[in-house]
Amino acid sequence: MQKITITAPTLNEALQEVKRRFGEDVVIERTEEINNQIRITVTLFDGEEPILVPSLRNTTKNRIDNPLSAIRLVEEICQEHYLGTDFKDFWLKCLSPYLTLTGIDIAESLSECLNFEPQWIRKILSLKPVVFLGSFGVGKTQILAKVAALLKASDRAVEIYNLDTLKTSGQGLLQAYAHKLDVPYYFGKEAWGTLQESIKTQSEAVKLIDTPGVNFRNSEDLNWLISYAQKFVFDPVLIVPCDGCVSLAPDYAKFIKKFGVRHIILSKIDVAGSWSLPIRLAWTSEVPIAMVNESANLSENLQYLNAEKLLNSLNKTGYQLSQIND
Ligand SMILES: Nc1nc2c(ncn2[C@@H]2O[C@H](COP(=O)(O)OP(=O)(O)OP(=O)(O)O)[C@@H](O)[C@H]2O)c(=O)[nH]1
Ligand SMILES: [Mg+2]
Repeated sequence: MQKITITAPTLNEALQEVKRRFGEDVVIERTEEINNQIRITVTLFDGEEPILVPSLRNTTKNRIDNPLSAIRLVEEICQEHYLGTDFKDFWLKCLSPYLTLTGIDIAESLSECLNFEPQWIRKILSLKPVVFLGSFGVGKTQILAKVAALLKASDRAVEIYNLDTLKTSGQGLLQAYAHKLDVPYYFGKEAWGTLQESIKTQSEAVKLIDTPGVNFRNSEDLNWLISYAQKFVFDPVLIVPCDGCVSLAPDYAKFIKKFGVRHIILSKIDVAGSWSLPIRLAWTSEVPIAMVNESANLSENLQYLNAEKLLNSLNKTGYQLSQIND
């Protein structure tokens, strides 16, 4: 990872220069005004970074050679996972241009139905504290701990703010984990003060905020976030359990809108029978989906999600997709 600064009289000129020199594949770490000039700090990643999201260019592609089989596979997946007729029709419409003689790419058609963000951890900015939101026991704290470990592994400074003061069992896992990772950890009122200071001073550290579980039908408990977000820019991510009930999708969707959720992070993939909640939610809300962990095991490698991987997970009982290396 390499950090480079570019200075120009205006933000637009600075951004143009960044694009000209580095193209689109660059992460803007921060923008500052210094002596009437705009300075942009960018982070460049090499192919093999410590946060290993395997290159998507060299992955194997799922292909199926017969258009009717492809259509049947999509129908079966939609039925098995209760994805709904409206989603199925949409997916089949996206699939039709891919029913070509040279190979049928079902994963590509799925990537037109849902937005994937396999690189989301890399794109976390120190200027925007990441707030982990979600219902009770969905895996917010586990995922935060995992993200902290991954960021540390790639030499980024991390601060953990635990705002879950309601837990009767105490600070538990997160405190212990922060200690183990040697990451600054703040709890409750102290966390608020330190967080504000850290934002104001534009500290380099990535700020990760844990929150108490919230009842989606009564999310007033989180109104502090809305009033706070008027002063500071947050990056709210919503943890959605794959085994969650699809009837909650409208409540989740309302929550996403109310809190300006930027990413859906999947949890409990190992215990999901049907993927209907996360898929319908990601489709209707158009918010990108990502994942970090496949199970409760914190020490497993980073798991990324793209259309191909999701297709493989969905296609548990259907056709054997032939693997062809590109
Ligand atoms: N099977 C499975 N269990 C998980 C996964 N992620 C977390 N868990 C378990 O689910 C339970 C809750 O995880 P937490 O990370 O504490 O969830 P949370 O959303 O922070 O919970 P609250 O703060 O109580 O709302 C723990 O027992 C975890 O071990 C997962 O991906 N798969
Ligand atoms: Mg928690």
